[in-house]
Amino acid sequence: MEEELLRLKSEALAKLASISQVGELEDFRVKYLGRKGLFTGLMRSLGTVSTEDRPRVGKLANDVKQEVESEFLIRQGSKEGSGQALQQKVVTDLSLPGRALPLGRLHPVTQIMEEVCAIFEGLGFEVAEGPDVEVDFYNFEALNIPKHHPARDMHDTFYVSDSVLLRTHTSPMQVRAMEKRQPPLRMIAPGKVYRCDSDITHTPMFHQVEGFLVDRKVSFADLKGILSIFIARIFDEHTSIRFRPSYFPFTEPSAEVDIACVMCGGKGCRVCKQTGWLEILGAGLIDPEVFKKIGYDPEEYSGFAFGLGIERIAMLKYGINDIRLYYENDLRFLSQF
Ligand code: 2NL
Repeated sequence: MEEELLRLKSEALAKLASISQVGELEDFRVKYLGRKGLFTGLMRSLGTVSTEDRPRVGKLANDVKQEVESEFLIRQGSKEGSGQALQQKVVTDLSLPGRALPLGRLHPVTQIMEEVCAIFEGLGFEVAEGPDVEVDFYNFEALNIPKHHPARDMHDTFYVSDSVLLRTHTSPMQVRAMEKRQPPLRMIAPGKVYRCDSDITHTPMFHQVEGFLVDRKVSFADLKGILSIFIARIFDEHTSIRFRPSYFPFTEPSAEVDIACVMCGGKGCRVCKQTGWLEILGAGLIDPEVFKKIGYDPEEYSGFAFGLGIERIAMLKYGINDIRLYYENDLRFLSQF
């Protein structure tokens, strides 16, 4: 039996070495290694070997079969790699054009955010950064909104604890920047803000860009100049604008800025509620109380600040009528921008 095993092994290895066609490999496998092959046959007859010799012969049989098998696999691998015997295999046509990769794109909110930042950066503004989780001082106190002030109710704040919260506007980043540095400063603060409010026109998270400029002798005229340039660039240079008196605790005087309705051009329609105007941002001269909290002398410095909602700007620019579309991740919506 042992002799027969060794003879079969050299026969099989010699045969394997002489194979030159892919088809012959399969014949070899069936003849030697298959279920009804020669090795299997020999192993079946292990029962005729004496109990004493059986472990030794059994191990030899296994070793021999394994050696032939691994030699077979090596031959099979090299046949697949070699050219001549492979006529029946599919050949790669190198002249075919490549498949286009599916390309993603930036979310419309990100696109507008980048556009707004690029305009202000072009006007010399730096970009501020800061945490989404804030403390009461930077989000409210420093902005002249003390505890129990009615303006706090309007912010629908998500509280983490008594004094820790999710920022309700991007102003805290600007307060931190002013506290750390000295005027002259001009900065914008883009980012996510959070308010506990959710319906057709509100999502609990949305995006704002705020900006400010502080220097000696800054006036409301400077504010009007910068915002006029911004609106001309983000919408269209012929867009009419108006400044309407308003109130914010952190600016005095304060204004809301409207543009002529992008839908009807100012004639009056459903979108502008027949007024011909659309509000797009809030602004004003920074309140002296805010300067005192930060440690700037309000007699020496003055400044302006403004804030705008990105989702709203994108809705007006693209004619989007439901804010929830931004956050449903529907590719039929997202791939239009
Ligand atoms: C709006 C109005 C505004 C500001 C934001 C501001 C920031 C500092 C100091 C003073 Cl650090 N003011 N920000 C000022 C006026 C209006 O936002 O309607 N935003 C969507």
